[in-house]
Amino acid sequence: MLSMFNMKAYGLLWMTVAVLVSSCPVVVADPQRGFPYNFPDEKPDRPLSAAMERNYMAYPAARPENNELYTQFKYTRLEGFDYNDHDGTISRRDPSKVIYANGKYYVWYTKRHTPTTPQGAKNCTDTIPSADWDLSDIWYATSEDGFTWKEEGVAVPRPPKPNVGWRSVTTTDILVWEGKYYLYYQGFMEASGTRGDDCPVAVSWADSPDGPWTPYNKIVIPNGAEGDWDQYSIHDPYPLVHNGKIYLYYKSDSNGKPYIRMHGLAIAHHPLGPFKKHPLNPVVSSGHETTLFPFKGGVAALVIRDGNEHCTIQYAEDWVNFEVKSIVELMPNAGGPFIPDAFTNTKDGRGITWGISHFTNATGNWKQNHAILARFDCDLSQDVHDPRMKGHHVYYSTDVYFKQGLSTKQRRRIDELSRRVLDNSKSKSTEKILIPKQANEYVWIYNPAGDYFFGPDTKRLKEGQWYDDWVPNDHTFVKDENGKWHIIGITHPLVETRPLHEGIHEGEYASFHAVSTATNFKETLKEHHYSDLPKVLPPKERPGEPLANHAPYIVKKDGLYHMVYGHSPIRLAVSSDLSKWEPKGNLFSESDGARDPSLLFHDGTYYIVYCSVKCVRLRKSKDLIHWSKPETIFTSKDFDPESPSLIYFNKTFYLFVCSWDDNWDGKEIQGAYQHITYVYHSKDPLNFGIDDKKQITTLKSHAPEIFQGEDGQWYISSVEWPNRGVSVDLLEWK
Ligand code: AAL
Repeated sequence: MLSMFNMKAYGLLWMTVAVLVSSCPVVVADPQRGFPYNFPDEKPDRPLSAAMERNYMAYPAARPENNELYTQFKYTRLEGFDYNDHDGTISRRDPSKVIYANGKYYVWYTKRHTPTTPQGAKNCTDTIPSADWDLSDIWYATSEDGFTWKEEGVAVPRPPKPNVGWRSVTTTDILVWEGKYYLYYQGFMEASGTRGDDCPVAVSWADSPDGPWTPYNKIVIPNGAEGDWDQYSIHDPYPLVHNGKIYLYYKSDSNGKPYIRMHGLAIAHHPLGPFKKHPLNPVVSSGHETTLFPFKGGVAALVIRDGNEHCTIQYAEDWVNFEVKSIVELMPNAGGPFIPDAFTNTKDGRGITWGISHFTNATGNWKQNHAILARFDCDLSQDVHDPRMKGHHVYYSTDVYFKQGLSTKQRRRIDELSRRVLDNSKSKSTEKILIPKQANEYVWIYNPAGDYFFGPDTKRLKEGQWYDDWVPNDHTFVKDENGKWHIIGITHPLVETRPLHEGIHEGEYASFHAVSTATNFKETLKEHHYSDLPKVLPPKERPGEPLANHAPYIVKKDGLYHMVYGHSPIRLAVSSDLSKWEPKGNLFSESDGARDPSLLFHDGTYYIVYCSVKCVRLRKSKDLIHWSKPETIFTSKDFDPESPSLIYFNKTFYLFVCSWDDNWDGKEIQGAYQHITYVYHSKDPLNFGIDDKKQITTLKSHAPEIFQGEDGQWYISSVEWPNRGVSVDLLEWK
């Protein structure tokens, strides 16, 4: 380490060089030419990009090696401190600034010596610490060279209860003022972590750095007013002398976890206060522990981890408004620099070249959680120019990177994403996804006839009364024993209330049943071809069930027609002729609702899809009776899914979902039967993604059924739109 005298000579040498360089004239570059290869250290007179403008205007020099407020940091283990084999019972952390007195260096720091490592606020006691700085006192050590230290003993012990700091006194810093010494420190009156890391700042003074220290036993820097950024904690008090006053910088944790760490400034004319907080606080938006030093006429700050401007060195000409002056690496945590002019009220701060800092969780094993002190060296000095401190970057061993490994959860998220990408790419790459396209030539095949209401009475409908207009909704197509096509679906007499939405689903307690005369679907595609048969499964025929009988879907199994219908509980009924139905009771229900069930039989398994809140769910069964646990196969933020259909075609799966997005002017009933049907594609029937991730097209239909005629022609139906009743359109796969 250079002696003080050599440092002066060395500085003088570099000073001469600096003056020579800076007197070079401004480089007038030919704007037509590219930016010069020989890097101009002075701002060239040519149009510059924002980055180049900033490089010349924002930093003290255009290159880091010439930037006096840029440095690399070098670390040295200290000799002289015992940590009980680093078992976590002894911790030393948050060192103060180093001062030189009586021919040696002094440093103060937080020392915890407890029977165990920190156990968290919930498990702490009068002897078991909550945090690494709980149940601590302020100790000090001296050194002749700054590398080998002698621990001298306690400087400020915890005062007796209820004095400020009775639980722990920590994170101290030194001020020398008019020949007296002052130690500011955090005074805990509860275990750190009880509510948060809450504490104000207290102070003790002495006539000698070796003490004895007299506690002021009063709070000198109080927490901020309720609601203020520093309402709960004043941390890392850091006094410097400027303009004949004490400028004390401090940190506070605001905004709750994850905390936002920022720095404030409090100014006083006397070490015991009163301290007035600066109206512009916070004055530094980032950082963690405070480390600052006078530099030229202003003050520089090491802004370490946390915040947008972490890992920067900043400078405030007016000691209040800080600007970023360099971006650096491996900054000292809780750095306490040796600053010869910290308290000299200097107008030309010379800067720093070394100090003491700490490393928390020093062994990397939280079971031995404790901190150690270390020495850092740097070149942030006007009097030193050490090119070896001005390298542009540090080479980290691969361990450093691979130690920052992914958590299991992160790895799962990424694997899920790559599976989806693979899925998509496979499906994209291997097979052309056929997209359903409709002819938009709906044929109105079923126009409901008038009928007597099956009851029971509702607010506006009378059982046994004749009603001309009936409003069908979700329905299903099925062929009977003789091959005739039938349509069975929700219905109820038209109820036009003011507002309309009130009666829109009133009395939907049974299904309409319409039949064709033809046995080939194509032949049934005629206007009003289907004629009504008696309504199916009114409440009388299914005693004990909820009145609602919604969205039936029918498949044939073992010679019997099986109908599933809703809403929750989803129920089953069987029939041999599609007219006489025997209720078979509940299949399953969902607390947040289950509506519009639809079945797909594929590969020996029945899949039932149905809607719930903002999603489509699926269950599987081998026998239509016992159903698996629900799986959410599609979720949507933008609309309420309705009337889902799962289709297996061309070796892949499609999900058709009609939608309700609340956008209805309430002027006429049909408006409530929105007819945008979204179509999604996936190889995996359990994963149709979120929103439009797997969407391939939209079709115009309300409560669509998608099915094939005898000749393989695909059809899509729609109800209430475009006509009251059921209409069918042709569907092609392109
Ligand atoms: C450190 C400092 C303060 C906090 C705690 C101990 O980083 O900010 O001292 O209270 O952590």
